[in-house]
Amino acid sequence: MGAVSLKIGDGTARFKRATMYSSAVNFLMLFSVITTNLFALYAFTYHTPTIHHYSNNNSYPKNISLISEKVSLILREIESSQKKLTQMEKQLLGYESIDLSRPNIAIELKQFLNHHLLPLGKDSRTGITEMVASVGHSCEKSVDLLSEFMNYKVNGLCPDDWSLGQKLILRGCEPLPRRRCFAKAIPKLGFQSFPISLWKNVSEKSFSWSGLGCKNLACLNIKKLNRDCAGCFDIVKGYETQKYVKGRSKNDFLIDDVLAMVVGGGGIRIGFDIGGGSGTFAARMAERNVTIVTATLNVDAPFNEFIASRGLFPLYLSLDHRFPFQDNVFDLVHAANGLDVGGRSEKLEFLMFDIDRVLRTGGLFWLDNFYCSSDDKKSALTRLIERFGYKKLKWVVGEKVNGAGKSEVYLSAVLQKPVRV
Ligand SMILES: *[C@@H]1O[C@H](CO)[C@@H](O)[C@H](O)[C@H]1NC(C)=O
Ligand SMILES: *[C@@H]1O[C@H](CO)[C@@H](O)[C@H](O)[C@H]1NC(C)=O
Ligand SMILES: *[C@@H]1O[C@H](CO)[C@@H](O)[C@H](O)[C@H]1NC(C)=O
Ligand SMILES: CC(=O)N[C@H]1CO[C@H](CO)[C@@H](O)[C@@H]1O
Repeated sequence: MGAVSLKIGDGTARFKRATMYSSAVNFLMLFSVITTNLFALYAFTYHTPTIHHYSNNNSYPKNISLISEKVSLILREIESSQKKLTQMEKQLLGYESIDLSRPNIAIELKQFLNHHLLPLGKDSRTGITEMVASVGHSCEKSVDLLSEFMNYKVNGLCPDDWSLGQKLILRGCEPLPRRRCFAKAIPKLGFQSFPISLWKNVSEKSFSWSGLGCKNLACLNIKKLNRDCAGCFDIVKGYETQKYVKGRSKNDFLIDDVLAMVVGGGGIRIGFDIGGGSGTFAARMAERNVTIVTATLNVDAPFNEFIASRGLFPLYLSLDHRFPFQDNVFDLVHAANGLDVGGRSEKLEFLMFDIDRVLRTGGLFWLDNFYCSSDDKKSALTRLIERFGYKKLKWVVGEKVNGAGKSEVYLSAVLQKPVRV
């Protein structure tokens, strides 16, 4: 459940920052509009009487040049403030390209980002003449961390710093630059063949624990890592072994019931799980010959390595990143509280449109036990979903009592993507 829930921690901070930036930008916009209007007001209230004044004594036609001179002065002033505004906006949003002339920029970062001319000149098919390496525009905001990340010995061992990379990703610095060093190798002990591997413990030494609070699975299992992973690393005896095959509440749909909802058209063969915890959804689907890619970061736990150790496909990607899949490819998208991307409604909209994009017509979007912290949140999500025109194959709003004895509202739904023309 990394990708998503990790958002609950650091992601919230990022969201707050983003909100702050956007209010600053809004304020600047407002400021610009007000100044422009004030200038206009000034031009009319101050200069209009002047015109009348001069028109009273016949020098008005000559003095019009004076007025137009003042007007053009004002226009120049407006233009230059608008330029300044654009500049400030760029800086706030971090769109300015990374300034490689700054002191303390790692040499490797320059090497990576410098444009390289194509060896054979212009490519006739694409028309490009140089290769441009990509790095997230928001990296500019964390350029010191980025430089630290790019500070290593070329051809040597990388520092054991995957968590530094993830910290950058959580700050919106995605994609990260490539590096020319060897990542720390971790011997994989106790791996089993597939499909036995789906439900077998492997040695804890197979995971990287650097930068994590917990140093073993037992520690992870007593921690509520996020809403979709409480004890989710216990795949031998824990609740994980019942998930999707035995429901605890009417909000828990069973995989076989959902798979039976699509008949014909090949049924459900491939799918995408957003923030899929330790990979149990993908494991249950694998048992039914459905291939699932599980998107997750490693927030507070080695989710990616754990999923991979089960013989499943982890995708190390934050939810702020456009999904690296072509349109209309998946038969199913499964998401739980990973969808909880913070307060700004546009953020969830962008995500929902991306989910819709990768889902094929007739494919299913399974919203699994999404926690609605307020009635507003529930209605906002409901309205958003309804705008997409999905067919509601299942729609359950249920209540659960949490550990503190308070009742919480959850939404589970299976929705079918409609034919759009
Ligand atoms: C027109 O009026 C202005 C303001 O009173 C004065 O300064 C200016 O000399 C006048 N021009 C003529 C041609 O009378
Ligand atoms: C598997 O790992 C869990 C910790 O996640 C541990 O509690 C359990 O005893 C292990 N089971 C086996 C069979 O090794
Ligand atoms: C999955 O595929 C294998 C091999 O094709 C087959 O033997 C098995 O019955 C399939 N399982 C299910 C649940 O369809
Ligand atoms: C040609 C003419 O009359 N120009 C006058 C315009 O008004 C200024 C004062 O604002 C005078 O100085 C100019 O002589």
